[in-house]
Order: sequence, then structure tokens, then C-alpha cells
Amino acid sequence: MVRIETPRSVAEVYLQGATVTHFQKHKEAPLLFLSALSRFEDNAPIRGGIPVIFPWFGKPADKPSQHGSVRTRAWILAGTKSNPDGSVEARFTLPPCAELPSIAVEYLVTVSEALSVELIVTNQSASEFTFENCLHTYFTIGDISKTTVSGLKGVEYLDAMDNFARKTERDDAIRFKCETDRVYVNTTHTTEIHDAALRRTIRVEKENSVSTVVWNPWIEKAKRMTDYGDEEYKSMVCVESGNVRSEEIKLAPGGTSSLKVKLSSNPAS
Ligand code: TA6
Repeated sequence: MVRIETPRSVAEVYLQGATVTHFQKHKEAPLLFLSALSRFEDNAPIRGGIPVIFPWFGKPADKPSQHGSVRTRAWILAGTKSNPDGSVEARFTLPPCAELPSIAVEYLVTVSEALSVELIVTNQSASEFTFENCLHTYFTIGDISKTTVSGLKGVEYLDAMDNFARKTERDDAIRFKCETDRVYVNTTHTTEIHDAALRRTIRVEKENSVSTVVWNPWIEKAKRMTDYGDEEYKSMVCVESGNVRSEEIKLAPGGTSSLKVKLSSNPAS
């Protein structure tokens, strides 16, 4: 695990999946949620932080597991650097593997007042490489019943709780009253998480992403998840940034694709 300290914040990244599990500005609550029951063992994904989902999202019929293969692999810390602005950057690389021939994968984590992460995929093969990507971020919130997500009004979404039926978001303040699992499509919008309990607004800015996933497992699913506390749905929400399902990426030979997310927080406006 790599611990990064800056004058204003601290972060922790596990080599397992290059998973950022912790980010906290001094004098503020942790920004990322990490389940108290998360397993830290081989071949088990870490339950929380920012799981790196690649090269597929969800569980396509022809894939061996949920949410890709790299979140349970050991990445390499390839380098760190301190920037003049006081931020610190850690660079992680995915060791070559047979199931991703000639695909180079790099992940940059930049820690400052904000937390930025960037997943960079380069197609070094001679043929087109099709993949999905998603930075599956779990956020700490004070009370899900007093939390809303804004920025998606008018955006269409696929409702995983209704057979992925296509719907349109009518509210600017998305509230949580049941299991919520939505893939918002064709959206580059910045979203905000309004946490009335912690009196904080979290901002999720993204680059090169047209899919935003909003998820809270709620009561029954929380009970079914063995690496997640029954009550933990009350203190987390996922707002995920990527390119998933029909918005998958087709990368030409020699091409590079970057997915970037910047997370910041301020006292509630
Ligand atoms: O966040 C969207 C989602 O696909 C949900 O359907 C839920 O399965 C969640 O990811 C967690 O997936 P995981 O494999 O980490 O348990």
C-alpha cells in the first residue's frame, strides 16, 4: 500500500488493483468510502475506494468475472513525483498479461486539495481493441436519506432495477429511497453529491467519459454482500465515471485512450 501525504491531504493506494482506498483533506471527513468488511486478499476486489474497472463492466455472458480483471491484479508503482504546485503524483503500471496482449495500461493518481485519477490505455497491437472502462468511486456521505446527486437532469439512463429500461432523469436532485443502479448515457456532465449530514458538497468532474453510473445497494443487497456491512448503505454512494455497455471504446492500433476524474469537496454551498 502506498501512502501519499501532501501539506493539505493524505491518500492511500493499494497495489491490488491500483485501488485508491483513502483520500482525506486535513480537517475534513474522508472523501472515499471503504467497507469495514472489505477483504484484502488475493483475487478478491477491495470493497470501496476507486476500483479500476477494465476491460469490461458488469458481467457479460462471455466473461469470467464481474467488472473486468485488473481490480484484483497486483499493479506496479512505477514512479512518484512532487509537482511545483505541491501536488504529488504516483504512477502505476499493469504488468503485461496474456489476456491483454500488446495493451499497455497506466494509472496516474495525483493528490492535492483534490484527488485526480487517470486511466491510460495504449493499443500497441496491430488490430482494433474494444473495451469498457469505469472508475467505480465509492464516496463517504453522512446519511443517504439526506444526500442528493445533481447534474443529471434531462439525461437518459438505463435502469438496472427495471431490466435496463431506458428512462429520462426528471430531477436535478436525485434522492435515494431504494436500491438505485442507473447507467446514465451520453453524458459528459459534472455531477455533485450534496451531503446535508456532513454539510459537504463533493464535485465529480470527468474527461473522456460519456457514461455515469449512480449506485446505492440499499437494504437487501447490502445484506447479500459478504464484504459489506448491512448498515453501510446509509453512509456511502457510488458515482462512477467511464464508458460502458454500448458506449464502449474502440481503440485503433497505436491509439491511446485516457479516462480522467477529478474529485473535490467544499463545505456545502
Ligand atoms: O455500481 C454498479 C454495479 O454494477 C452494481 O450493479 C453493483 O453490482 C456494483 O457495481 C458493485 O459491483 P461489485 O462487483 O463490485 O460488487
